Amino acid sequence: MISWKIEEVGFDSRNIASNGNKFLTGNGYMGVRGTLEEFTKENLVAVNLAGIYDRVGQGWREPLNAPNGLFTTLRIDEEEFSILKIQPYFHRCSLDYRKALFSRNTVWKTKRGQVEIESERFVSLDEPHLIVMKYSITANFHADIELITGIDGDVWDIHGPHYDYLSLSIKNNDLIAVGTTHENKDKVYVVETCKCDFVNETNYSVDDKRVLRHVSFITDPGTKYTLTKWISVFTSRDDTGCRDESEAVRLVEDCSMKGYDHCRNAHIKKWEEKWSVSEVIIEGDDAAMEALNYSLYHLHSIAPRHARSMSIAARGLSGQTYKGAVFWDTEMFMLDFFIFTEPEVAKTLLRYRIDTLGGAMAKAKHYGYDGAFYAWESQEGGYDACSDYNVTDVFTGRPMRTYFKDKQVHISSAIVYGIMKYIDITGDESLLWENGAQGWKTIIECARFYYSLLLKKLDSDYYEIHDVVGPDEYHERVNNNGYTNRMAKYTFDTAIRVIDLIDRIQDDLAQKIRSEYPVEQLREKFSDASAHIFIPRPGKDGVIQQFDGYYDLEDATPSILKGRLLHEKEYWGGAYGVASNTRVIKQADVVTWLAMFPKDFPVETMLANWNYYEPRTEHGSSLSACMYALLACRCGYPDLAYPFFLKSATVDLIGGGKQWAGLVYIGGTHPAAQGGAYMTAVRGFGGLDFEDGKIKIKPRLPKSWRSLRFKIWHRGRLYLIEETGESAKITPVG
Ligand code: IFM
Repeated sequence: MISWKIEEVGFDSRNIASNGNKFLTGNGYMGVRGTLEEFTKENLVAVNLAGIYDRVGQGWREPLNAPNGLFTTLRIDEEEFSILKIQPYFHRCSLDYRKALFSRNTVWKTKRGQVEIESERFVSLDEPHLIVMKYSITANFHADIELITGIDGDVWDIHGPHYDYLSLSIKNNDLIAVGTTHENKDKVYVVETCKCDFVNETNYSVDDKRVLRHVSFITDPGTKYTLTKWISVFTSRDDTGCRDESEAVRLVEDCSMKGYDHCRNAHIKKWEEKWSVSEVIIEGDDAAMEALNYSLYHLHSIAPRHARSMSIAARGLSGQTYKGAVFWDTEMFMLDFFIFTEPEVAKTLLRYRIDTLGGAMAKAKHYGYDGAFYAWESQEGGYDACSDYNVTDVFTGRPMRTYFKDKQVHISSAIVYGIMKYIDITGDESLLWENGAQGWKTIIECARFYYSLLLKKLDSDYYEIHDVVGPDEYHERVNNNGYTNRMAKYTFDTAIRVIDLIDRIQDDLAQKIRSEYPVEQLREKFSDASAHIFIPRPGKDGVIQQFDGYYDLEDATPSILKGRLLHEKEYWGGAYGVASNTRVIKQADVVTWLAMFPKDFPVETMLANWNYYEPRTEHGSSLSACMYALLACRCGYPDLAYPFFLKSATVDLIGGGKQWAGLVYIGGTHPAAQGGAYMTAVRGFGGLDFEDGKIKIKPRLPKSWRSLRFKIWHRGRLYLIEETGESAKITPVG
């Protein structure tokens, strides 16, 4: 059995940043970093909001952090007691990730005796706008306590400050902060109310950054004094379009009337509902079961259940890293988890892409192409937040030209892949045809995009795609990247499939589509493109060259390149990166192709590529290990896969992943790796697949796993899958 709990005993300020990620709590609407109540922006506190962005001057556009309503600090006998200033006698913080409860327990020894603080908080899964915290103090003497608690509007920003104007006020017992952003004058409303179970004297203070209450009392030895805070967060970007703070005030007043236990129970019940479908049980390997379910906890915490059309940022809700933007990470790495355990969320994620088709078409046009070229780093409306200079050179301190935005064309195919995966597994085609969500159009426009990229040499029979960046970002502007070409072919085939479906749908929609698009002509073009696009073939050794000319590069290994580094944060790619003119790659590339299309080649070919590329892969992206794990499983080597699986599943449990790309901070949580770990568990080890609309299982469990049990939604029904050794049982649930 696993404990469903992680904890850290003792306080080490060097762990503040990684613990912010490790102990994160969230509900898709917002993420609260796992920091302590007395922390401020210097300690990377963030109440990170989904789907609302701001840009200040020429800085990067990034998501907002809300004013922090959890802020609480303590004076004992007129001295400030912060863990940052006074080393505690005892300290523990923990996360119950089954119930999504963060708690803290700190004991200080003062000149007159001992004082203990206990706190517990959660970001409600039951009410997306709500955070609740209970904070208690017990002393073994008559301590003179001043508890200072309220809203800290001095938020952590990477490219801020994002609030041009911050209004702070006190009404009745409510503290209110309203921030107005720089770019669009969006509003963020935070209201905090508080109840104490003891008699006290309360005063208030407001300055230009904080609105606080000061609660003073003298403790009786051994008595616990508890204060409970309800914090609500709304923005003018919410689906409900909040226009003033009244909704936020109503929510905290309503919830504080119901009480802490009521809110806590409702929250836990919602989490239990999630676990009743998504828990993965591994007998024989508690460490793997713990790491995997902890990964799923993170995925649940960032699922945008409050919205109809929204996606997940590459670093989830852990801060502003990567501009809070949506990458291919969602469709290629996280989607399986949501399709199998909560298909409605998967649909919300895909709707976001369908709804941002306009942005993708504008981007294609900007670069002189047809169709839809999706944003590499997508923000609202499909705006591409990726900068042309996305890495800062450590040697010159200057921005370095990178080609992620303009050349990483495989992004559009990921959207097509995601939509079709959802349709094939759920059997729900509504994303293709439903009003407002024109999945059919997205797919056709993606195919038009790739069609406009095709090149044909005069004496050649096949089409090529030149000047791209594949998943391995260290080699820029290459020709015929195998992964990209294969995904383009898949996009052509899918567009043909969709065109063929048009005859089956209601007449008026079919007519409308036909009037907008010359579908027969497109069908012909896409068929020709699919038949003739160049797809690199395995050589005699079975290995597929990653792109034209790859074999001409110096053969090296990541450890050789490490020896050539002049600076620990040096970027390995770009014009003169240590990897650029070698065969060392950043992350799974050909291997991703083979893992996604396991029927393309026999097992021997897949294995030959695994063996060739793995020693040449830096795994410099957290997306890499799971693809190696998945492919090793597909080759029938679960024990080879196992360490790669564990690396993915423990990415935020152990921490220590890459924090820098050049001088750009890239820390935070890693939802793609977490999704990849899930994909490896159920598709890789679990051998889950589908054929003719039916579930197919081929267990390939690592040797320590006695059994594997998980549930999946398939075509509107929930199934329990139980596997032991070679045998598997599929049982409908309910
Ligand atoms: O999408 C990835 C990319 O493949 C590698 N760099 C980080 C991005 C966000 O996770």
